[in-house]
Amino acid sequence: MGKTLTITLTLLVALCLDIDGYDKILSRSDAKASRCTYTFIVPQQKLTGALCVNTASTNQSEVLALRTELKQLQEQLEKLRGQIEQEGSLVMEVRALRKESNSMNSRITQLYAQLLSEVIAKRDQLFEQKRVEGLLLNATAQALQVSNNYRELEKKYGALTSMMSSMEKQCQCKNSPHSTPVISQPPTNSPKPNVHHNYSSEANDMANDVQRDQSLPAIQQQQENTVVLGSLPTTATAPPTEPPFISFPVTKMPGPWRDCKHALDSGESTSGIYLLRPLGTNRLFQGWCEQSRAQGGWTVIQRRQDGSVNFFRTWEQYKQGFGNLDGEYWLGLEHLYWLTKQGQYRLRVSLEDWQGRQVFAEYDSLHLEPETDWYRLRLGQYHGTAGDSLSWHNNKAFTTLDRDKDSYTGNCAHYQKGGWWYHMCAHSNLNGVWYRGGHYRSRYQDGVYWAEFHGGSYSLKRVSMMIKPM
Ligand SMILES: [Ca+2]
Repeated sequence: MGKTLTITLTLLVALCLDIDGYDKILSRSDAKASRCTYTFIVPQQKLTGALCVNTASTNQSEVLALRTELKQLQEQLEKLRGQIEQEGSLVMEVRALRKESNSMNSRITQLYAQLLSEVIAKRDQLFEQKRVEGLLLNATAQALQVSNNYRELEKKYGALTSMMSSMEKQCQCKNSPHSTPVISQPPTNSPKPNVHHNYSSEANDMANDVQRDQSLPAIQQQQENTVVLGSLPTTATAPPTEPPFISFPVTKMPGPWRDCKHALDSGESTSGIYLLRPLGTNRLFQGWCEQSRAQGGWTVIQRRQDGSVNFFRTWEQYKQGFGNLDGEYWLGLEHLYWLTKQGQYRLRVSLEDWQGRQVFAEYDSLHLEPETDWYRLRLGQYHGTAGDSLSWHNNKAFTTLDRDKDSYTGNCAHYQKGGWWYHMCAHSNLNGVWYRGGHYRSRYQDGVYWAEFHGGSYSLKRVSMMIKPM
Protein backbone atom coordinates (compact mmCIF):
# COMPACT_ATOMS: atom_id res chain seq x y z
CA MET A 1 0.00 0.00 0.00
CA GLY A 2 2.82 2.34 0.96
CA LYS A 3 4.60 1.63 -2.32
CA THR A 4 1.52 2.40 -4.36
CA LEU A 5 1.05 5.77 -2.68
CA THR A 6 4.67 6.70 -3.33
CA ILE A 7 4.36 5.92 -7.07
CA THR A 8 1.19 8.00 -7.32
CA LEU A 9 2.69 10.99 -5.56
CA THR A 10 5.83 10.84 -7.69
CA LEU A 11 3.69 10.73 -10.83
CA LEU A 12 1.69 13.73 -9.64
CA VAL A 13 4.84 15.69 -8.86
CA ALA A 14 6.28 14.85 -12.26
CA LEU A 15 3.05 15.89 -13.96
CA CYS A 16 2.86 19.08 -11.96
CA LEU A 17 6.42 19.96 -12.74
CA ASP A 18 5.76 19.28 -16.36
CA ILE A 19 2.65 21.42 -16.74
CA ASP A 20 3.69 24.28 -14.48
CA GLY A 21 4.93 26.58 -17.18
CA TYR A 22 2.79 26.73 -20.25
CA ASP A 23 5.63 28.44 -21.96
CA LYS A 24 7.39 25.15 -21.80
CA ILE A 25 4.30 23.38 -22.99
CA LEU A 26 3.89 25.89 -25.74
CA SER A 27 7.44 25.44 -26.83
CA ARG A 28 6.98 21.74 -26.65
CA SER A 29 3.82 21.85 -28.70
CA ASP A 30 5.46 24.16 -31.17
CA ALA A 31 8.40 21.87 -31.34
CA LYS A 32 6.74 18.65 -32.22
CA ALA A 33 10.00 16.79 -32.10
CA SER A 34 10.37 16.93 -28.34
CA ARG A 35 8.05 14.65 -26.36
CA CYS A 36 7.00 14.52 -22.74
CA THR A 37 8.94 12.17 -20.60
CA TYR A 38 8.03 10.93 -17.17
CA THR A 39 10.37 9.57 -14.62
CA PHE A 40 9.14 7.13 -11.99
CA ILE A 41 11.37 6.86 -9.03
CA VAL A 42 10.68 3.69 -7.21
CA PRO A 43 12.68 2.87 -4.20
CA GLN A 44 14.37 -0.42 -4.40
CA GLN A 45 12.66 -2.88 -2.17
CA LYS A 46 13.29 -6.44 -1.66
CA LEU A 47 10.15 -8.41 -2.33
CA THR A 48 9.58 -10.64 0.50
CA GLY A 49 6.03 -11.72 -0.09
CA ALA A 50 3.12 -11.52 -2.45
CA LEU A 51 2.63 -8.13 -4.10
CA CYS A 52 -0.87 -6.81 -3.86
CA VAL A 53 -1.81 -3.82 -6.05
CA ASN A 54 -5.21 -2.17 -5.80
CA THR A 55 -5.86 -0.38 -9.06
CA ALA A 56 -9.59 -0.68 -9.17
CA SER A 57 -11.09 2.54 -7.79
CA THR A 58 -8.47 5.02 -6.54
CA ASN A 59 -6.18 5.13 -9.61
CA GLN A 60 -9.02 5.47 -12.07
CA SER A 61 -10.55 8.44 -10.31
CA GLU A 62 -7.19 10.13 -10.02
CA VAL A 63 -6.45 9.60 -13.70
CA LEU A 64 -9.83 11.04 -14.54
CA ALA A 65 -9.13 14.07 -12.40
CA LEU A 66 -5.77 14.44 -14.03
CA ARG A 67 -7.28 14.20 -17.48
CA THR A 68 -9.85 16.81 -16.66
CA GLU A 69 -7.14 19.07 -15.35
CA LEU A 70 -5.05 18.41 -18.45
CA LYS A 71 -7.97 19.30 -20.64
CA GLN A 72 -8.48 22.51 -18.76
CA LEU A 73 -4.83 23.28 -19.14
CA GLN A 74 -5.03 22.62 -22.86
CA GLU A 75 -8.01 24.97 -23.13
CA GLN A 76 -6.08 27.64 -21.26
CA LEU A 77 -3.19 27.01 -23.58
CA GLU A 78 -5.44 27.59 -26.61
CA LYS A 79 -6.73 30.79 -25.09
CA LEU A 80 -3.22 32.01 -24.44
CA ARG A 81 -2.21 31.18 -27.98
CA GLY A 82 -5.17 33.21 -29.29
CA GLN A 83 -4.17 36.13 -27.05
CA ILE A 84 -0.58 35.94 -28.26
CA GLU A 85 -1.75 36.04 -31.85
CA GLN A 86 -3.91 39.09 -31.09
CA GLU A 87 -1.04 40.78 -29.31
CA GLY A 88 1.20 40.09 -32.30
CA SER A 89 -1.20 41.91 -34.64
CA LEU A 90 -1.44 44.76 -32.12
CA VAL A 91 2.35 45.02 -32.08
CA MET A 92 2.34 45.24 -35.86
CA GLU A 93 -0.29 47.97 -35.73
CA VAL A 94 1.69 49.90 -33.13
CA ARG A 95 4.79 49.62 -35.27
CA ALA A 96 2.93 50.93 -38.32
CA LEU A 97 1.55 53.82 -36.25
CA ARG A 98 5.02 54.63 -34.95
CA LYS A 99 6.34 54.71 -38.47
CA GLU A 100 3.53 57.00 -39.57
CA SER A 101 4.12 59.24 -36.56
CA ASN A 102 7.80 59.51 -37.45
CA SER A 103 7.03 60.54 -41.02
CA MET A 104 4.46 63.07 -39.74
CA ASN A 105 7.06 64.51 -37.39
CA SER A 106 9.57 64.93 -40.18
CA ARG A 107 6.89 66.61 -42.35
CA ILE A 108 6.03 68.97 -39.48
CA THR A 109 9.71 69.80 -39.03
CA GLN A 110 10.00 70.52 -42.73
CA LEU A 111 6.91 72.78 -42.69
CA TYR A 112 8.18 74.58 -39.62
CA ALA A 113 11.52 75.25 -41.31
CA GLN A 114 9.68 76.58 -44.37
CA LEU A 115 7.53 78.86 -42.22
CA LEU A 116 10.59 80.10 -40.39
CA SER A 117 12.38 80.98 -43.62
CA GLU A 118 9.27 82.84 -44.85
CA VAL A 119 9.06 84.78 -41.60
CA ILE A 120 12.73 85.70 -41.94
CA ALA A 121 12.20 86.81 -45.56
CA LYS A 122 9.27 89.01 -44.53
CA ARG A 123 11.29 90.53 -41.73
CA ASP A 124 14.07 91.26 -44.22
CA GLN A 125 11.56 92.97 -46.50
CA LEU A 126 10.36 95.08 -43.59
CA PHE A 127 13.93 96.04 -42.78
CA GLU A 128 14.51 96.97 -46.42
CA GLN A 129 11.37 99.12 -46.47
CA LYS A 130 12.47 100.88 -43.31
CA ARG A 131 15.90 101.42 -44.79
CA VAL A 132 14.41 103.00 -47.93
CA GLU A 133 12.18 105.23 -45.80
CA GLY A 134 15.22 106.26 -43.81
CA LEU A 135 17.06 107.09 -47.02
CA LEU A 136 14.09 109.16 -48.17
CA LEU A 137 14.03 111.09 -44.92
CA ASN A 138 17.77 111.67 -45.22
CA ALA A 139 17.29 112.91 -48.76
CA THR A 140 14.56 115.26 -47.54
CA ALA A 141 16.87 116.54 -44.83
CA GLN A 142 19.61 117.08 -47.39
CA ALA A 143 17.15 118.86 -49.67
CA LEU A 144 16.24 121.06 -46.73
CA GLN A 145 19.90 121.86 -46.21
CA VAL A 146 20.36 122.65 -49.90
CA SER A 147 17.23 124.79 -49.78
CA ASN A 148 18.55 126.75 -46.83
CA ASN A 149 21.84 127.27 -48.61
CA TYR A 150 19.98 128.38 -51.69
CA ARG A 151 17.97 130.86 -49.68
CA GLU A 152 21.12 132.25 -48.13
CA LEU A 153 22.58 132.68 -51.59
CA GLU A 154 19.34 134.29 -52.76
CA LYS A 155 19.52 136.77 -49.92
CA LYS A 156 23.11 137.60 -50.76
CA TYR A 157 22.20 137.91 -54.41
CA GLY A 158 19.30 140.22 -53.50
CA ALA A 159 21.60 142.39 -51.41
CA LEU A 160 24.16 142.55 -54.22
CA THR A 161 21.47 143.37 -56.78
CA SER A 162 20.06 146.19 -54.70
CA MET A 163 23.57 147.51 -54.12
CA MET A 164 24.22 147.40 -57.84
CA SER A 165 20.95 149.14 -58.66
CA SER A 166 21.64 151.90 -56.16
CA MET A 167 25.10 152.31 -57.64
CA GLU A 168 23.63 152.46 -61.12
CA LYS A 169 21.12 155.04 -59.96
CA GLN A 170 23.93 157.14 -58.63
CA CYS A 171 25.82 156.77 -61.93
CA GLN A 172 22.72 157.76 -63.93
CA CYS A 173 22.18 160.76 -61.70
CA LYS A 174 25.75 161.83 -62.26
CA ASN A 175 25.71 161.23 -66.04
CA SER A 176 22.25 162.64 -66.89
CA PRO A 177 20.50 164.36 -64.04
CA HIS A 178 17.23 164.81 -66.03
CA SER A 179 16.84 161.23 -67.32
CA THR A 180 13.58 159.34 -66.56
CA PRO A 181 13.40 155.84 -65.00
CA VAL A 182 12.92 152.86 -67.27
CA ILE A 183 9.35 151.56 -67.56
CA SER A 184 9.16 147.81 -67.60
CA GLN A 185 5.71 147.51 -69.21
CA PRO A 186 4.75 149.26 -72.44
CA PRO A 187 1.43 151.08 -72.09
CA THR A 188 -0.94 149.00 -74.18
CA ASN A 189 -4.67 148.26 -74.19
CA SER A 190 -5.67 145.60 -71.74
CA PRO A 191 -8.40 143.20 -72.96
CA LYS A 192 -11.74 143.12 -71.14
CA PRO A 193 -12.64 140.02 -69.12
CA ASN A 194 -14.60 137.18 -70.68
CA VAL A 195 -13.71 138.35 -74.18
CA HIS A 196 -11.77 136.06 -76.49
CA HIS A 197 -9.16 137.83 -78.54
CA ASN A 198 -7.46 136.78 -81.66
CA TYR A 199 -3.90 136.56 -80.49
CA SER A 200 -2.51 134.63 -83.42
CA SER A 201 -1.02 137.61 -85.24
CA GLU A 202 0.74 138.68 -82.07
CA ALA A 203 2.28 135.37 -81.22
CA ASN A 204 5.80 136.38 -82.14
CA ASP A 205 5.56 139.56 -80.09
CA MET A 206 5.41 137.58 -76.86
CA ALA A 207 8.43 135.42 -77.60
CA ASN A 208 10.50 136.96 -74.85
CA ASP A 209 7.66 138.00 -72.61
CA VAL A 210 7.76 135.90 -69.41
CA GLN A 211 6.66 136.43 -65.87
CA ARG A 212 8.80 138.53 -63.64
CA ASP A 213 8.82 139.52 -60.00
CA GLN A 214 6.59 142.57 -59.87
CA SER A 215 7.71 143.41 -56.38
CA LEU A 216 11.19 144.41 -57.54
CA PRO A 217 12.02 148.02 -58.45
CA ALA A 218 11.83 148.93 -62.13
CA ILE A 219 15.57 149.07 -62.74
CA GLN A 220 16.10 145.78 -60.97
CA GLN A 221 13.33 144.26 -63.08
CA GLN A 222 15.08 145.50 -66.17
CA GLN A 223 18.31 143.86 -65.05
CA GLU A 224 16.49 140.64 -64.27
CA ASN A 225 14.72 140.73 -67.63
CA THR A 226 18.07 141.01 -69.31
CA VAL A 227 19.32 137.95 -67.45
CA VAL A 228 16.22 135.88 -68.23
CA LEU A 229 16.08 136.96 -71.85
CA GLY A 230 19.68 135.99 -72.32
CA SER A 231 18.90 132.42 -71.29
CA LEU A 232 15.69 131.98 -73.28
CA PRO A 233 15.40 130.66 -76.83
CA THR A 234 13.68 133.06 -79.22
CA THR A 235 10.62 130.95 -80.08
CA ALA A 236 7.16 131.58 -78.66
CA THR A 237 6.80 128.03 -77.35
CA ALA A 238 10.13 127.93 -75.55
CA PRO A 239 9.82 126.93 -71.88
CA PRO A 240 11.75 128.81 -69.21
CA THR A 241 15.18 127.29 -68.81
CA GLU A 242 15.39 127.47 -65.03
CA PRO A 243 14.80 124.12 -63.35
CA PRO A 244 11.80 123.54 -61.06
CA PHE A 245 12.65 124.16 -57.46
CA ILE A 246 10.68 123.43 -54.34
CA SER A 247 12.19 124.49 -51.07
CA PHE A 248 11.78 122.33 -47.97
CA PRO A 249 11.56 124.37 -44.81
CA VAL A 250 11.22 122.46 -41.57
CA THR A 251 8.36 120.02 -41.57
CA LYS A 252 6.02 120.54 -38.63
CA MET A 253 5.28 116.96 -37.64
CA PRO A 254 6.57 113.59 -38.86
CA GLY A 255 3.48 112.26 -40.59
CA PRO A 256 3.00 111.33 -43.32
CA TRP A 257 -0.63 112.39 -43.26
CA ARG A 258 -3.35 111.59 -45.79
CA ASP A 259 -4.05 115.33 -46.01
CA CYS A 260 -4.11 118.34 -43.70
CA LYS A 261 -7.52 117.43 -42.31
CA HIS A 262 -6.06 114.11 -41.20
CA ALA A 263 -3.23 116.01 -39.46
CA LEU A 264 -5.72 118.38 -37.81
CA ASP A 265 -7.88 115.49 -36.60
CA SER A 266 -4.73 113.96 -35.10
CA GLY A 267 -4.18 117.08 -33.02
CA GLU A 268 -1.78 119.03 -35.29
CA SER A 269 -3.48 122.39 -35.12
CA THR A 270 -0.71 124.78 -36.15
CA SER A 271 -0.38 125.93 -39.74
CA GLY A 272 2.83 124.91 -41.48
CA ILE A 273 4.51 122.39 -43.72
CA TYR A 274 3.49 118.77 -43.30
CA LEU A 275 4.60 115.54 -44.91
CA LEU A 276 1.74 114.03 -46.91
CA ARG A 277 1.05 110.70 -48.53
CA PRO A 278 -2.45 110.12 -49.91
CA LEU A 279 -4.03 106.68 -49.83
CA GLY A 280 -3.33 104.38 -52.74
CA THR A 281 0.05 105.85 -53.68
CA ASN A 282 3.63 105.77 -52.44
CA ARG A 283 4.14 109.43 -53.35
CA LEU A 284 5.55 111.32 -50.39
CA PHE A 285 5.46 115.10 -50.64
CA GLN A 286 5.18 118.19 -48.53
CA GLY A 287 2.40 120.75 -48.50
CA TRP A 288 1.33 123.75 -46.50
CA CYS A 289 -1.50 123.04 -44.07
CA GLU A 290 -3.80 125.91 -43.19
CA GLN A 291 -5.06 124.87 -39.75
CA SER A 292 -6.60 128.09 -38.46
CA ARG A 293 -8.53 129.87 -41.22
CA ALA A 294 -12.04 128.66 -42.11
CA GLN A 295 -11.99 125.95 -39.38
CA GLY A 296 -8.60 124.63 -40.58
CA GLY A 297 -7.77 121.26 -42.15
CA TRP A 298 -7.05 122.84 -45.54
CA THR A 299 -4.32 121.56 -47.84
CA VAL A 300 -3.03 124.55 -49.79
CA ILE A 301 -2.56 123.66 -53.47
CA GLN A 302 -1.66 127.13 -54.79
CA ARG A 303 -0.57 130.46 -53.33
CA ARG A 304 0.42 133.85 -54.72
CA GLN A 305 1.45 136.77 -52.54
CA ASP A 306 4.54 138.61 -53.75
CA GLY A 307 5.46 137.62 -57.32
CA SER A 308 8.59 135.81 -56.12
CA VAL A 309 7.96 132.69 -58.21
CA ASN A 310 7.62 132.40 -61.96
CA PHE A 311 4.42 130.52 -62.91
CA PHE A 312 5.12 130.45 -66.65
CA ARG A 313 6.15 126.80 -66.61
CA THR A 314 6.03 123.52 -68.49
CA TRP A 315 3.64 120.59 -68.18
CA GLU A 316 6.13 118.52 -66.21
CA GLN A 317 6.65 121.34 -63.72
CA TYR A 318 2.90 121.85 -63.25
CA LYS A 319 2.58 118.10 -62.82
CA GLN A 320 5.26 117.77 -60.11
CA GLY A 321 4.83 121.17 -58.44
CA PHE A 322 7.17 124.12 -57.93
CA GLY A 323 7.84 127.18 -55.79
CA ASN A 324 8.43 127.71 -52.08
CA LEU A 325 6.13 125.90 -49.68
CA ASP A 326 6.05 128.80 -47.23
CA GLY A 327 5.67 131.33 -50.04
CA GLU A 328 4.37 131.20 -53.58
CA TYR A 329 3.92 127.68 -54.86
CA TRP A 330 1.98 125.18 -56.91
CA LEU A 331 1.51 121.81 -55.20
CA GLY A 332 1.42 119.80 -58.42
CA LEU A 333 -1.36 118.27 -60.51
CA GLU A 334 -0.28 114.69 -59.80
CA HIS A 335 -0.38 115.32 -56.04
CA LEU A 336 -3.74 117.05 -56.37
CA TYR A 337 -5.00 114.09 -58.39
CA TRP A 338 -4.05 111.58 -55.65
CA LEU A 339 -5.33 113.82 -52.86
CA THR A 340 -8.77 114.31 -54.38
CA LYS A 341 -8.97 110.63 -55.32
CA GLN A 342 -9.28 109.75 -51.62
CA GLY A 343 -12.82 110.99 -51.24
CA GLN A 344 -15.04 114.01 -51.78
CA TYR A 345 -13.07 117.24 -51.40
CA ARG A 346 -14.21 120.85 -51.57
CA LEU A 347 -12.23 123.72 -52.98
CA ARG A 348 -11.85 127.11 -51.37
CA VAL A 349 -10.36 130.02 -53.31
CA SER A 350 -9.34 132.98 -51.13
CA LEU A 351 -8.75 136.35 -52.79
CA GLU A 352 -7.51 139.68 -51.50
CA ASP A 353 -7.27 142.93 -53.43
CA TRP A 354 -4.81 145.78 -52.95
CA GLN A 355 -7.19 147.57 -50.60
CA GLY A 356 -7.19 144.61 -48.23
CA ARG A 357 -10.68 143.43 -49.13
CA GLN A 358 -10.98 139.65 -48.74
CA VAL A 359 -13.49 137.41 -50.50
CA PHE A 360 -13.76 133.69 -51.16
CA ALA A 361 -15.27 131.22 -53.59
CA GLU A 362 -16.09 127.68 -52.49
CA TYR A 363 -17.00 124.68 -54.61
CA ASP A 364 -18.63 121.77 -52.83
CA SER A 365 -16.62 119.17 -54.74
CA LEU A 366 -13.36 118.95 -56.65
CA HIS A 367 -11.44 116.17 -58.26
CA LEU A 368 -9.12 115.75 -61.22
CA GLU A 369 -9.08 113.14 -63.94
CA PRO A 370 -5.72 111.34 -64.35
CA GLU A 371 -2.88 112.65 -66.50
CA THR A 372 -4.08 110.50 -69.42
CA ASP A 373 -7.10 112.84 -69.49
CA TRP A 374 -4.93 115.93 -68.95
CA TYR A 375 -6.00 116.40 -65.32
CA ARG A 376 -9.47 117.48 -66.45
CA LEU A 377 -11.25 119.58 -63.80
CA ARG A 378 -14.43 118.25 -62.14
CA LEU A 379 -16.06 120.91 -60.04
CA GLY A 380 -19.16 121.04 -57.84
CA GLN A 381 -21.58 123.85 -56.92
CA TYR A 382 -20.33 127.35 -56.18
CA HIS A 383 -21.06 129.47 -53.14
CA GLY A 384 -19.19 132.38 -51.63
CA THR A 385 -18.58 136.11 -51.80
CA ALA A 386 -16.11 136.42 -54.69
CA GLY A 387 -18.43 135.49 -57.54
CA ASP A 388 -18.15 132.37 -59.66
CA SER A 389 -15.26 132.61 -62.12
CA LEU A 390 -14.30 128.95 -62.21
CA SER A 391 -17.44 127.02 -63.19
CA TRP A 392 -16.81 128.13 -66.78
CA HIS A 393 -13.65 126.04 -66.59
CA ASN A 394 -15.42 122.94 -65.30
CA ASN A 395 -14.72 119.77 -67.32
CA LYS A 396 -11.77 121.44 -69.06
CA ALA A 397 -8.31 119.92 -69.47
CA PHE A 398 -5.21 121.59 -68.09
CA THR A 399 -3.07 123.54 -70.53
CA THR A 400 0.54 124.67 -70.19
CA LEU A 401 2.85 126.53 -72.54
CA ASP A 402 4.11 123.22 -73.96
CA ARG A 403 0.82 121.27 -73.97
CA ASP A 404 -2.17 122.93 -75.56
CA LYS A 405 -5.42 121.24 -74.47
CA ASP A 406 -7.74 124.30 -74.54
CA SER A 407 -10.62 124.99 -76.90
CA TYR A 408 -9.00 128.06 -78.41
CA THR A 409 -7.20 127.91 -81.77
CA GLY A 410 -3.99 129.15 -80.16
CA ASN A 411 -2.50 128.22 -76.80
CA CYS A 412 -4.13 130.21 -73.98
CA ALA A 413 -1.18 129.51 -71.65
CA HIS A 414 1.07 131.50 -73.99
CA TYR A 415 -1.05 134.60 -73.64
CA GLN A 416 -2.01 134.31 -70.02
CA LYS A 417 1.52 133.34 -68.87
CA GLY A 418 0.62 130.34 -66.75
CA GLY A 419 -0.97 126.89 -66.73
CA TRP A 420 -4.74 126.66 -66.09
CA TRP A 421 -7.87 124.73 -67.03
CA TYR A 422 -8.41 127.04 -69.98
CA HIS A 423 -11.52 127.08 -72.09
CA MET A 424 -11.47 129.88 -74.71
CA CYS A 425 -9.56 131.22 -72.77
CA ALA A 426 -10.50 132.18 -69.19
CA HIS A 427 -12.78 133.82 -66.63
CA SER A 428 -10.04 133.38 -64.10
CA ASN A 429 -6.34 132.62 -64.00
CA LEU A 430 -4.58 132.61 -60.66
CA ASN A 431 -1.31 131.42 -62.23
CA GLY A 432 -0.69 134.54 -64.33
CA VAL A 433 1.80 137.37 -63.79
CA TRP A 434 1.69 138.93 -60.32
CA TYR A 435 1.40 142.64 -61.05
CA ARG A 436 1.90 145.11 -58.28
CA GLY A 437 -0.91 147.53 -57.44
CA GLY A 438 -4.04 146.02 -58.94
CA HIS A 439 -4.91 147.44 -62.38
CA TYR A 440 -2.13 146.49 -64.72
CA ARG A 441 -1.22 147.47 -68.23
CA SER A 442 -0.28 144.60 -70.49
CA ARG A 443 -0.77 143.55 -74.08
CA TYR A 444 -2.53 140.43 -72.82
CA GLN A 445 -4.89 139.51 -70.05
CA ASP A 446 -2.10 137.87 -68.14
CA GLY A 447 -2.47 139.05 -64.55
CA VAL A 448 -3.54 137.08 -61.48
CA TYR A 449 -7.26 137.69 -61.92
CA TRP A 450 -10.75 136.50 -61.01
CA ALA A 451 -13.09 138.20 -63.45
CA GLU A 452 -16.12 138.26 -61.11
CA PHE A 453 -13.99 140.11 -58.58
CA HIS A 454 -12.41 143.25 -60.10
CA GLY A 455 -12.42 142.03 -63.72
CA GLY A 456 -9.67 140.61 -65.92
CA SER A 457 -7.36 143.59 -65.92
CA TYR A 458 -6.92 143.71 -62.17
CA SER A 459 -4.11 141.63 -60.70
CA LEU A 460 -4.93 140.49 -57.17
CA LYS A 461 -2.56 140.91 -54.24
CA ARG A 462 -3.03 137.61 -52.43
CA VAL A 463 -4.70 134.45 -53.67
CA SER A 464 -4.71 130.88 -52.48
CA MET A 465 -6.44 127.68 -53.46
CA MET A 466 -6.95 124.98 -50.87
CA ILE A 467 -8.86 121.75 -50.47
CA LYS A 468 -10.45 119.85 -47.59
CA PRO A 469 -12.41 116.60 -47.45
CA MET A 470 -16.14 116.86 -46.76
CA1 LIG B 1 -5.68 125.51 -78.14
